[in-house]
Formats: sequence, structure tokens, C-alpha cells
Amino acid sequence: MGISAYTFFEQQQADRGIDLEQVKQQIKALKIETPSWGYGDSGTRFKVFQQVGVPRNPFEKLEDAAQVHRVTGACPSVALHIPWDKVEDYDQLRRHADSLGLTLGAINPNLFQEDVYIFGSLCNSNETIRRQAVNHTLECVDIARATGSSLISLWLADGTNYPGQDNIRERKHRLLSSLQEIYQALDPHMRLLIEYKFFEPAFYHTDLGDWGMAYNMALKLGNQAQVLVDTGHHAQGTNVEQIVAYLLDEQKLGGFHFNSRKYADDDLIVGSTNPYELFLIFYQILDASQATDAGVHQTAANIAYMIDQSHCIEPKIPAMIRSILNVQTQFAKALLIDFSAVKRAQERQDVLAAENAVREAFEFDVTPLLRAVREEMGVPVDPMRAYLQSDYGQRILARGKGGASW
Ligand code: RM4
Ligand code: MN
Ligand code: MN
Repeated sequence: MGISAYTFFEQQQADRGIDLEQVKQQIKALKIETPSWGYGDSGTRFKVFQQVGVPRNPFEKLEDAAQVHRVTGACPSVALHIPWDKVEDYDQLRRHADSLGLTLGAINPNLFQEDVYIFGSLCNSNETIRRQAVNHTLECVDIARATGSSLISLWLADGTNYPGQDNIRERKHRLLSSLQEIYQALDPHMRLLIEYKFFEPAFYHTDLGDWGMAYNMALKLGNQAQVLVDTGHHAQGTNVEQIVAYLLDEQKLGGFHFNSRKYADDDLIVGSTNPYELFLIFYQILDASQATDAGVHQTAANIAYMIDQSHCIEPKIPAMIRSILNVQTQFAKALLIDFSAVKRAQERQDVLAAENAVREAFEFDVTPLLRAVREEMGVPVDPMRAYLQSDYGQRILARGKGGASW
């Protein structure tokens, strides 16, 4: 490792016409938000295994998140879930974040854990319950104001389990009018990110079942509403990269929830099961960031990158660090794509050369590059090792058990 591996890599990339200084700048600029809930215990519907040392409150969640930022330098903000992270004094939470070198990020309303939401929240046919759901989301807009956050990230569990259970079109109308009221409450710098998922907890129909439905709502609401792509929320075989490209071109891609899936909404460590998909997502983003249309590359520049993982069996902090390293690895590889070679091959309609120009970037070992970047950033060259060698993991054991995500 070290000098020689990097020198070799530099030469190799220079020969391909890749400007490594540019590449390094872009890796340094990539910031990924981590979720407060990823530091707590979560589980499946079968069992929540309790780990020792898990944070007991939002303040401790931030302290754990600060460890991830300390070793990676890439995670300066933390997403909150309300009411899981509800506190008396948001200014105090904000100051705590500040003292740890963090900011508070996206506010996620929770519209699925109250008993009244058994038949839905923003789509519920019962007006009183709909009002409660809208009010909760409006409270989240206020919290965003207090925490200095500019994103409201909305995911609904709404749907039905049986044909005929409720009127699908009427639910759509209720959803739009609920969202319109929420949208009106946003400050001009705020964005509403609308997340979709194809199933679960509803099993017959889901009110925001795919990107098209989220896109339609965002389009009707206005410029401050965009779609959030959670990489775990698609049916098997869905081409997520295409969704990314399409939404970017429509200037409606607002952000990501990164995680990996094998079967359903598994919320596994990002890049653990499908690193090539993550690479291809970045390929589309980088392609859009070179678009001639200013709106498209602005959209690409404003993407909110967030992790959304539930760590059931993994130690939480190292799992989060692994995720960040995996994102950086795939991003670094995508930056090595020779876009002019791709374009030339496309112009010749040379299928194999085009595919090769994309894939060959994936096949480089970017370890020396990432080590060099980390050295320049002043963070440990091996963040995982640095964390494991610190005594933080030992110290938090004193917290005992019982720190659930919710
Ligand atoms: C959902 C979705 C949301 C997250 C909840 C807890 O499946 O991914 O983003 O807030 O889970
Ligand atoms: Mn999500
Ligand atoms: Mn999910």
C-alpha cells in the first residue's frame, strides 16, 4: 500500500485521461447523512434482539453518529424520526449536535405507529385521523425550523390489505389534499421528499407504491416537492438506475435512502448485496451532473444522500461505517468512468465498447485512491480499523441494554 500503490494507480488513470485531482475533490465533497434510528435496536416482526451499549436517547444517538463522522469525515448530519427523537428542547439538541461537529438533517414524520393509523394516515377515510396525521407532519415542519433542517422526508405506510377495503381513487385525492396542506407550510428553502415503497405493511395496495405515484404527487405540489428513492423499496429486478436517470431528467430526484436488499425491504448494509447497482446509480448521477440543461445538473448537485438502515444483528456503529465506506467505494469507481469513451461508443452504436467503458471503471481497485483522499482529509486511512481500535465501543457498554430505535 501507500506511495507505490497510489503512484501506480495515478499513472494508470492518467493514461486513461482521468483527472485524479478532480476525482479526489468530488470524493471529499460527497456527504452522506446517517439516520438516528440506525444507531438504536431494531428488529423484524419476529424479534428485536437487544444489544448492550445502544443509545438510550437522541443525544446519545448523536454521540454515536459523531463517531462515524470522526473516522470518515463524510457524515456531518443526522436524520431524525419524530416522535422517536422527540425532545423537550430542540435548541438544546441542536447545540449538542453542534458541539459534536454535527448538524441535524432530514426530519422524518412517523405516520405508522399510532393505533389510530390502522387504516392509514394521510389517506385515511376518517377526517379526524387524517387531521391528526397532517398536524403531526406540520409539527415536523416546525421541528425542522427549530433544528435548522431543510428537509422533510415523508414515508407512508398507507395502503389496504384487501380488494374493496377502501376506494383507491378517493385515497389518492385525500393524499393529495393532505400533502397540499403540508406543502403550503414549508419555508421557501425547505424541500418535501416523498418516498415510495411497493408493499409492506400493506399487502394489497400501497398508496405510494412506486416512483411514478410519488412523482405525480411531487409534480402537482410544486418545485419544493421531490421524490426520495430508497434503494430497498422496489420489486425484484427493478432497474433502479433508470428511475434515477428519469427523475433526474425531470428535476424531481430529491434524495436517496441507501441500503441493500435481497428479498424485500431488508434495510441491510448498503453495497453488501448489490454493489454494482450502487455503482450504476452513481453513473447516472454523474452523467446527469454533466448535462447541458442547468436544471438537471442543479438537481444532481442538490441530491440529499442518506442512509436508511435497520441494524438487527450487526453492531450499529461499525455497520454504519461499513455502509459509508461502501458508498464511497462505488462513488469513487463511478468517477473513474471515461464518459467520453462511453459517448464515442454510443455514437458508433457499439454495444460492447459502451458496456465495457462503464464496467471497466467498476473493476479498478480504488483502495489506494481512497486512502490518499482520507490522508488529505485528515481522517484515518482505514476508518473501520480506527473505530475498532478506539475505546468508544467499550465505553458505551456502560449504557446497558434497552436503547430501541423507537
Ligand atoms: C420505511 C421507510 C422509511 C423509514 C421507515 C422506518 O420502510 O424506509 O424511510 O422511515 O421505514
Ligand atoms: Mn427509507
Ligand atoms: Mn425501508
